[in-house]
Amino acid sequence: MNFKKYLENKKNIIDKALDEYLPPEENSPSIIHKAIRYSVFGGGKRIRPILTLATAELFGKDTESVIKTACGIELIHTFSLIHDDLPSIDNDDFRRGKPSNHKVFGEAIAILAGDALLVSGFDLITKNMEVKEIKKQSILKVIKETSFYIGTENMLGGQVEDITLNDKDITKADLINLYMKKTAALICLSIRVGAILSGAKQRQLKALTKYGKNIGLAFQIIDDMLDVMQDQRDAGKLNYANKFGMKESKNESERLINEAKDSLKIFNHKAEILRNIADCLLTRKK
Ligand code: GRG
Repeated sequence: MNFKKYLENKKNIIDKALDEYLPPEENSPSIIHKAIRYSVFGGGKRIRPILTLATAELFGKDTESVIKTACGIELIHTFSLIHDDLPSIDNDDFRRGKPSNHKVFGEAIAILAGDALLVSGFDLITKNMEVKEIKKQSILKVIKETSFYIGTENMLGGQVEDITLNDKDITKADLINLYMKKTAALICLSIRVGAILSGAKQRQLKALTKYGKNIGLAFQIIDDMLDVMQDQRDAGKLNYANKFGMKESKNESERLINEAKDSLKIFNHKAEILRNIADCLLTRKK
């Protein structure tokens, strides 16, 4: 199977699983289930759950063994996007070219849809317990990891810095640190959970964490470049490409992707899919 087909296939599996796990729109109270489904099926690329599945495959595990956790991470990601767009945070009227959740359902329902997705994300991670060969201890570790990687020292903290730091005074190191928390943490988590559930050894987990942090950082810098190219910059928003230029952003993202791939050496050819994912981030158009 070629790599493009691989990604399509994984995305379809994830979409189908999410549809099965989420309550149907008609379930009462219908408005919240509509709002949840509006954003979960709003055109996301599913990069985080694909990374979880691909990491499990690296250890010879099948999709079934980690799909609930992979989807749980995607729900948490969707929660973060809905809250990120709120008027009190980034105040974005559009997400993925469509009206953002609060523009369609109102602010109160958007907040609650985000809350519901955060809770459902953890619920799905816990349900990974239903897979017989997965050790209960590793599920507990994944719950602990998730709380840490999305908490105040990581994703949430990065978002706080994003809305409080002053663009004028910020250094490159500050911005990298912020991106590490706001974006790279969740991407890194999606890889770590696949490894933990698959029984990775410490040395392997360390290598995958380095890979995750580097592709996560590159992902945000590339996101900033796409915003500049598509002229979607928000004047008040921190943006690496805007601040340090397109050339420097291109060089830095390429350097990070190379470093990410280097850290996979210990897995030899088995990590080919993860290397391909890293490469395709550099050429993504959305
Ligand atoms: C964890 C309690 C708690 C709060 C979260 C709102 C918030 C605090 C964090 C937001 C973080 C955020 C939105 C980071 C941006 C990351 C980013 C580049 C998102 C876009 O990811 P894609 O391109 O999205 O993978 P798609 O559309 O493909 O799903």
